Amino acid sequence: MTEVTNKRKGKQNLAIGEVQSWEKSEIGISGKTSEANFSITLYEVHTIRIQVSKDDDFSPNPYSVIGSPKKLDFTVVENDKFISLETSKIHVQINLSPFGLTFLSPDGMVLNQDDPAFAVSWLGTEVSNYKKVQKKERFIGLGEKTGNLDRAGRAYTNWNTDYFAYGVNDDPLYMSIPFYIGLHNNLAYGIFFDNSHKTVFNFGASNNRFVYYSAEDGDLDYYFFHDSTVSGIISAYTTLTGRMEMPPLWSLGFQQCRYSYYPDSEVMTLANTFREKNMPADVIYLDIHHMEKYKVFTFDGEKFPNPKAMVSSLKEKGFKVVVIMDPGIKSDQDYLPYAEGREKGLFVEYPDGEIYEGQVWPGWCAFPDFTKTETRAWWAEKMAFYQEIGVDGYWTDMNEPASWGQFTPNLLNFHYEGEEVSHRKARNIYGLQMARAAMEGSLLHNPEERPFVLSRSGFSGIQRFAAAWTGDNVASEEHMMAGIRLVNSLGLSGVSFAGYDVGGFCGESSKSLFARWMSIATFAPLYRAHSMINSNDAEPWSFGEEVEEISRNYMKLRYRLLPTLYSGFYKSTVDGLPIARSLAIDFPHDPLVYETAYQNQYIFCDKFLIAPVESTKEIAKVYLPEGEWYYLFNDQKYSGNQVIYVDTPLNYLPVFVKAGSVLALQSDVSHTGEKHDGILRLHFYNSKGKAQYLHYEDDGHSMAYKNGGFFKREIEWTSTGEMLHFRKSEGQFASAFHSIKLLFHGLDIKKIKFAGELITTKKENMAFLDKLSEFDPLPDQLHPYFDIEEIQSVTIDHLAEAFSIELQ
Ligand code: NBV
Repeated sequence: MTEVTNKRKGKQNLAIGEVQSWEKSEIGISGKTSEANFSITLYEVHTIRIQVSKDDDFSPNPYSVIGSPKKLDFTVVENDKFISLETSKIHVQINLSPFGLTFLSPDGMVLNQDDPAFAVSWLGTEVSNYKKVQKKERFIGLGEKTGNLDRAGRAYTNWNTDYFAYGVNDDPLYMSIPFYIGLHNNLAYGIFFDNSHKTVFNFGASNNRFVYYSAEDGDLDYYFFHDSTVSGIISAYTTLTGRMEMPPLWSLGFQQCRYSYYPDSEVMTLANTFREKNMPADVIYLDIHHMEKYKVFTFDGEKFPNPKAMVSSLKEKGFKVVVIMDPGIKSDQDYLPYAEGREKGLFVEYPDGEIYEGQVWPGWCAFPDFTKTETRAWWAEKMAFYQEIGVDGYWTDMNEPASWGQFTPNLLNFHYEGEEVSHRKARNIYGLQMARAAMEGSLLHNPEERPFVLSRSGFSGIQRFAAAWTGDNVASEEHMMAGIRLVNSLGLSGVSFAGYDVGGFCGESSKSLFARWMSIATFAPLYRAHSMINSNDAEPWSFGEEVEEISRNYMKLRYRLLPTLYSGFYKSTVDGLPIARSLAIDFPHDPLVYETAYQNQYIFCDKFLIAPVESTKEIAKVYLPEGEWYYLFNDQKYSGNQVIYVDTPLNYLPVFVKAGSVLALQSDVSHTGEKHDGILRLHFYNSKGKAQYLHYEDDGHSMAYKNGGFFKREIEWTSTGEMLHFRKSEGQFASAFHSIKLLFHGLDIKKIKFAGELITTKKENMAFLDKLSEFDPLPDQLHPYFDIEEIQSVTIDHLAEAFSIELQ
């Protein structure tokens, strides 16, 4: 009889029970319930960590969080029902019997609340946190997840998975970021569940009682964030898990990939074609065929007899080279990386000490244990091979880790910084640590150059080490749209530098699809085209003249926008907010933002509203949120809070500019290393209010920017006073622009007054932008425009000083 009861016990839900004791420390509260230990710790006034474990010690994930607990002002209020821990941003009420948390805003609004009965519960080793659903609650974020912007009603699994040709609703994919933002009643909060085991997030699927997140094992260890804005919450999350550092400028250019370009002559032809066709581009990727029998740290001697010479002639043409690195190391004693890794104990092992082997491209392979410091250091050293050849960037693929069969046994041992854990706890961390090793390797051999790593797999914190792309997508209209949501969702989850394979990796893109994809991705943080082995050519000139022309137009636009883009990247390194910004960030409580028709729309670089549309559509419905918006191609001004219809011929992607924006453009260049003409074109879009632009420059590649080697200036526009203020620049870098040209949109200025002198507008009667005749948004000769360079007293030095311009 007893036996039966015990057996059942382990299979039924075990809730945390009542609080038996608790104590206050300088950083929070900890205590015991009848079933577990708990701890509530302050990281920031808006960031509180909750840990619950049935064990005596907590077992944290050492990889994602870089913040630490802080001694902050907080008060503890106690009565016989609950204890309340209160900072200036969050109040946490701990119900005593049974244990359960309610998070409130300081003015008493409930942000989030545990289910009163189940709160924290276990089913065997599986731990869950059940939460009440608030009225009309929406859920956004969770990183690289398919589906709608609002995740309500769906459940997701975090288990990094190699998923070739995934469907637009499939889950899980390659990267896990267990962080989401809840929205209801004009309130917002964030939850980051920092447990690297397989986790599930159920946002109300198959039940109407609660939402919850569960982990197969380990602690309930989560961070709760609150701020009045969604941006504040994302900034809080990225304060905790880190932000991207300034990437090299070249990685913002157009990147061309293919599985695979070989031999070297084909790579050179590719490079030459970009230049001959006057299509700007910066990066060429070498996929797995560059290796000898797919062995990492080798080049195939036949296909690439002299890789160093090839890389160097690519560099002469202004191209950077990124090579793929797969983790699998061929099991072959004659292959040095294998022999070394084996001897030094750097590979993943079975619990009995035998090296684990899985099959990947080179055949049976061992897998470096990237959760071990020594392995990462060894990998980094091995990268001397590429550095010697002159390789510029690294592409970490297959790092879920992937292997044929796609089912790695769970009993495998991983070092996990000394904790010694199984595959169940380490899998989701593997890609993150491989990306870290790649970044550290790049820095080891070239400490003065900014690393560029592109990673397929990752976990929270990946933004510190790598850019991300959304893996093996498919050449279809719905995939194009799904990719935009994936990138926007990554942006909501701390990963600013992300993109998708333009044109679709699997399958064949149609002409129109490719053209539209090229134009949309002009406004993606990462602009990279890629396609699968044994498929038709998919370079921007492979689809006929019309597509070539459209691609060229948009690629050129991307390059002309580099000053805006680079300043946007800089801003993201400072505040952790994305460059491609879902409308849910700035308009979180506007229901239209979540409608199927508009949920793909996003703000790019804080200035553009992009309304992605399938290439098959000739007309699109666009939702203009609150504010005022100028259509990019003809300056037509619209007020926000309305749905409009826009014609969408292939060459015209619906792009709007937010009133009050300042766009910074440069002249055409064929790659980012080429000198522009030194004139910074500043386009002002009139608005009723005040407008601001933070212009940022540096040398684009070194670490000098970390020690003052930058040029930063605020440009402010006060339309009421009709003054344009250029604040004094900061930093020791001399701007690459020697003069400024001012161009005005939506404002009829005839004269400007600068340093006491009146200057009259150029081309007074130029008829412009009245029809969509040719593709030339943001032309240099816009009515009205002014050349500051023509004012005698303006010299390069002077341009660093503060000055104001009076508009008349
Ligand atoms: O290395 C080949 C491919 C690569 O091109 C692609 O981008 C990755 O996502 N890789 C996957 C391996 C297998 C593809 C079938």
